[in-house]
Amino acid sequence: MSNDLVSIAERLDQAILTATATPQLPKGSEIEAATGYAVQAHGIELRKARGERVIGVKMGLTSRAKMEQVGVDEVTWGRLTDTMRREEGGTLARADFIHPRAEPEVAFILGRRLTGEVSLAEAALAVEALAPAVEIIDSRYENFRFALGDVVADNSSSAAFFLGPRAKPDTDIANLGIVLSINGAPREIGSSAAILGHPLRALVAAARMTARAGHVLEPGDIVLAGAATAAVPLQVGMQVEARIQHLGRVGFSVV
Ligand code: OOG
Ligand code: MG
Repeated sequence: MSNDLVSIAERLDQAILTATATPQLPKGSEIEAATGYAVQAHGIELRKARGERVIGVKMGLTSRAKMEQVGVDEVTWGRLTDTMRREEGGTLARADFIHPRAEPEVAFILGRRLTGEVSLAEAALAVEALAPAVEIIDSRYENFRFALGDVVADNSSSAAFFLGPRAKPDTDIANLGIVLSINGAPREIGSSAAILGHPLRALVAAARMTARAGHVLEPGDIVLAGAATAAVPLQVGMQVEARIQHLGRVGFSVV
């Protein structure tokens, strides 16, 4: 990888470590998605060198609501590491982030390896459990603005996540009501059907897209399907809860 790309990965990594936004990549030098994935992989190597472990992946921009909120209309993915996982029912320290937003997600926990071109049926068989989740996205770019390659390089904005209690893998998730509440009042409402028509398609896409980068989904991995609603900017004092019909709830407070 060129020195320029290594330095983008390092700049994004520093933005994470210091919770300080970094400027957009200069106009005219936007990077392609494929290049973005190489930068993302390098950024993850920097984190692994600090002892972090990859425990799954997040899919991004799998719904219209999300694509419209950020102005990028292609599905992306990023890696989840163990230090990004937060205690369900616990707290999120606002100061650890730049401009964090919360979004409700369906999570898959895999019971077997899943990689490459797989059918919906194969993907369903690989699911050991489902869970409601909240992803914290925190673009490392100023004003949360980016093009496709930039957001891919930035690990698809992923910053942290909360996973709720496990639900049975055979729950029908085609069209589940999803509510994101702030301080007890519903703020965003959606349906799991908004996620590529069926959230299982996000898992199929995860197997295919990660394989292209030489990444394999392993048993025990967590896969976030992507949000069905827009994300909500977080402020200190907020009590955040995601409720997904038949899957349950997961919440935390912002301190
Ligand atoms: C990009 C990440 C999108 C989702 O669930 O669609 C994402 C962003 O919105 O900054 O995580
Ligand atoms: Mg997300």
